[in-house]
Amino acid sequence: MSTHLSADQLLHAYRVMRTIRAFEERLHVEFATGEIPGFVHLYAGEEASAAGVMAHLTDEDCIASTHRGHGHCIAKGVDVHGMMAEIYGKKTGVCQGKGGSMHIADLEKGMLGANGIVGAGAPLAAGAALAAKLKGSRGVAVAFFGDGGSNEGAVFEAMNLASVWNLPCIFVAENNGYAEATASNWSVACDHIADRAAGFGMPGVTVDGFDFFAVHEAAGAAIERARAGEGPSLIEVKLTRYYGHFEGDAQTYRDPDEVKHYREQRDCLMQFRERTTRAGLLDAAQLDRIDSEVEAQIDDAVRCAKTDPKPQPADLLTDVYVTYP
Ligand SMILES: Cc1ncc(C[n+]2csc(CCOP(=O)(O)OP(=O)(O)O)c2C)c(N)n1
Ligand SMILES: [Mg+2]
Repeated sequence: MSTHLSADQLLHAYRVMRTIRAFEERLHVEFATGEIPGFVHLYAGEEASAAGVMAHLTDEDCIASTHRGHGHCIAKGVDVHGMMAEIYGKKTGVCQGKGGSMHIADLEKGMLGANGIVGAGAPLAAGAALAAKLKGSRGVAVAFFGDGGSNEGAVFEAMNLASVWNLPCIFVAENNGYAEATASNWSVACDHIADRAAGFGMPGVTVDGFDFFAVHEAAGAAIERARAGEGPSLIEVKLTRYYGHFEGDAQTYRDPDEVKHYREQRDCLMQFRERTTRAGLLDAAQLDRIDSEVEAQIDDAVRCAKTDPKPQPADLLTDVYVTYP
């Protein structure tokens, strides 16, 4: 366990994971009421990946996310009220209600965007990494994609260019075992997605995505390497999603006991709490306090999102095109 983390850093990591969990579990309930427009893909179960990677990044570093992007946004520091409003399609949303769940972006936080196109974040991250390298900023870029995304040509091309140009880019394959209804042990032609790194001349490692500390350590090594000018890396994070592919997915392709097992035996929040309190690094009371603060924050975000104004017809053509001076 990375015991070099301070109590404040540990509490922050727990708050990030708890916020993602509470945000997603509440969306699961609210989506069922029919009030939320569009598609919603929940990240619950995968929290340790976002928290473990983002713990090493600042607002100067960029990430490119996926269709399952809420957790990445929260861990990158995007405002939770603004995200909730965005998902409800409200004017107060981080993209003024024009993006919705799958297009949340916040460039000031280095969040280049969730993305409805599988694998499309990887070239964006490579581009951001190239910009950081040319500016000499020591910034890095992280591309998140799934096991399904790992089969996309755009990901291979981005990995190849990142190596050829020695870019400060980290590729994070979140292997949750499925791409929609297709199991990754059928669709991915190798045992470990991390093994694909060798084909692009970069290091690759597989980590337990239920273990915040394992992700944190692997991400720390890859990000340090990138900042030192030593080029890109691939991290495969093995985890599971607690809900369907999208809200409304009947999940007939999956044994219901599968999720029960992960929730009861492997859950990242449960493990984090057990390990940090057993080692005397944190008190249970501190974690309980975070739980209730987060619940109140999410309640308030939903309450505001429901009553906030919608964009008006006059807003239709604003923030759509970029104008250059
Ligand atoms: C290029 C492209 N192909 C197919 C789709 C349809 N699609 C949306 S999500 C998804 C599955 C992605 O699976 P994975 O990358 O493992 O991510 P996960 O949903 O498991 O987080 C597919 C096939 C798409 N959006 N874009
Ligand atoms: Mg997947």
